[in-house]
Amino acid sequence: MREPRGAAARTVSLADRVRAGDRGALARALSLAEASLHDGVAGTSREAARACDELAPLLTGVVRAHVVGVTGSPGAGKSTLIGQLALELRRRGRKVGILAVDPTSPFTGGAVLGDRLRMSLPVDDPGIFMRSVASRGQQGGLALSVFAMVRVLDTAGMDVVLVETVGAGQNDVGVLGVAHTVVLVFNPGSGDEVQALKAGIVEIGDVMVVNKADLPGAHEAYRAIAGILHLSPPDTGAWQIPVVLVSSTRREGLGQLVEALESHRRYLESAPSAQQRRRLRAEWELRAALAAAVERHVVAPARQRGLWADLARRLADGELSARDAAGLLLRQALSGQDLSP
Ligand SMILES: Nc1nc2c(ncn2[C@@H]2O[C@H](COP(=O)(O)OP(=O)(O)OP(=O)(O)O)[C@@H](O)[C@H]2O)c(=O)[nH]1
Ligand SMILES: [Mg+2]
Repeated sequence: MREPRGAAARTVSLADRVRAGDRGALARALSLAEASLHDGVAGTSREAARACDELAPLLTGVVRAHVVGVTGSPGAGKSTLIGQLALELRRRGRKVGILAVDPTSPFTGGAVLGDRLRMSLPVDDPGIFMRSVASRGQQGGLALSVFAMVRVLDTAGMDVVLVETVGAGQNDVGVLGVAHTVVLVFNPGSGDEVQALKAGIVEIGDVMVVNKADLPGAHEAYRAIAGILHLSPPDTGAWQIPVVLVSSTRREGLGQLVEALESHRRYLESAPSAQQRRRLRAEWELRAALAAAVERHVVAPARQRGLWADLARRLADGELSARDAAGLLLRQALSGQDLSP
């Protein structure tokens, strides 16, 4: 019997095309990774099932690329820094993938242009692939999407994947779980350092960058941060957090930043805690997958049936506890029956 038309073309899988450096395939895989983990494609339609099958081979395996999370307050210069860092990495022959998690953008399409411009990326360099991820209105699935998109970029052969995220809120902490190395970007003169210390967010940074070194106040901020970090003598064998002074607009300090990142990567590979770290990242990914599954299999069906709104109202009126409501939702989802009272 003759093969149905189109079957031959489909024998080259999406994963193979991504591996071979096909940028169209990479763009499609990233879209699938972004969408399939949310409501849309995760449905039961045949098209959705095929999309998930296509994506599946891209979602397992050990990530080989160095995943660098870049975080910091709004306007600290993260996008500008990432653009310049990407160009510096390109000069050193590395292939770079960029994911910009934009908390405000309602449309991925809109954000792409804005971020591309802010990052001053060349349009014709096959060694750079940049993608915006709109996060507004997404719950649970965002971190999982980012993990999946990182895996896709890794499959495409990127040596480094840079992930930009605004350093506030649960979403970002979840997203940062994907990173091997977290860069915290400070905006000098904004009191960022003090705030970050108070909020304890310095604890998430592996490398500190004081950006806008060309502006007044940068050197003071640098000294303040370095002073605080290096107050106590380091544990032997522990990572010594470097503080790097950078001017993204003048392209100064980028070489030192690349060296700090590579040095952290080497530390991770050699430290006795390397395996533990890998397991921690796996736990983040698992949590992200679980959060997305709860959203999809518990929250979404309950919303559809009006149960969600009903429980929220009863909770607000003091008729039941959140714990009881959650228990009820879970039991219902697991039994597949309508157990609502
Ligand atoms: N003087 C100076 N300005 C900079 C530098 N880096 C970034 N900027 C400026 O700072 C502003 C914010 O830069 P972005 O790169 O958009 O900052 P961001 O942290 O990505 O901002 P959000 O994504 O909106 O949180 C822009 O006007 C940049 O031109 C720098 O090194 N020196
Ligand atoms: Mg930005």
